[in-house]
Amino acid sequence: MKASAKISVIIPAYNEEASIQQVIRAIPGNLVNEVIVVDNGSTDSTAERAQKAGARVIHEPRRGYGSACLAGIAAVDQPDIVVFLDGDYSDHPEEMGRIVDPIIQDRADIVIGSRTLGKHEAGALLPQARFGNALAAWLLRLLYGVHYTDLGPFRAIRYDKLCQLRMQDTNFGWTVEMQIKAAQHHLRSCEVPVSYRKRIGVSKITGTLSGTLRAGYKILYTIFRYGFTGRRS
Ligand SMILES: Nc1nc2c(ncn2[C@@H]2O[C@H](COP(=O)(O)OP(=O)(O)OP(=O)(O)O)[C@@H](O)[C@H]2O)c(=O)[nH]1
Ligand SMILES: [Mg+2]
Repeated sequence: MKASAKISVIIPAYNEEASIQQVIRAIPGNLVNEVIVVDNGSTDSTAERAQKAGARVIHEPRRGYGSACLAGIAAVDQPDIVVFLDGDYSDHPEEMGRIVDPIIQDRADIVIGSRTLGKHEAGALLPQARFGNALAAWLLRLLYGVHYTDLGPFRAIRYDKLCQLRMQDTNFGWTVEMQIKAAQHHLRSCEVPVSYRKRIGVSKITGTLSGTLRAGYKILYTIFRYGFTGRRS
């Protein structure tokens, strides 16, 4: 792929007014063509602040991480590569070069930023998140023969391949669905280490019991769903 690849960044955001501007400002401007913040029904000033920081803001009232990502995909302007990034400033957007390089160099179609392989601040990856990731990684190897160490949100994928995957999940199964379908569609995948720090603002998933249980259930359900049907949809 050409070095001048067109890159669109999609940031799903739900009530991230405390962090969204820092996330946008830390994105290497020379690398990307557009930054889209998907405001997922926020009741705070996430949308205004994102716009002020230079992002294009689109609105998706149907809640859920996957819904927000799907709305972002529908809004991109014919990029070569799509990068996903969380809005809570846990990821380090300045590391985006690492995430897109293997695609630009035509060594991979999808690149997952692995927080397990990278440096993570103490307390950033909670024990339940680590356990869930390890279990998911083990199941992915067992059922699909693919080697991953994380289901990290900071990731890049070729836009043409992303369209082929016909992503569907509207919430917490989104990241693992993409990794499973990438395997089923024989995409070239790799992981790169990324840093991870404690989020700014209020924890909504892994920091709460109900969020952890719902996310854990949905991730396992998604792994087994595609494993048993073997569908390439
Ligand atoms: N929880 C949640 N997050 C959403 C939703 N829509 C978009 N997001 C965004 O998705 C990203 C990931 O959500 P987080 O709440 O950070 O989830 P997490 O990283 O697993 O767990 P914590 O950081 O501990 O809350 C953030 O940028 C959220 O703002 C939604 O409906 N629910
Ligand atoms: Mg987070």
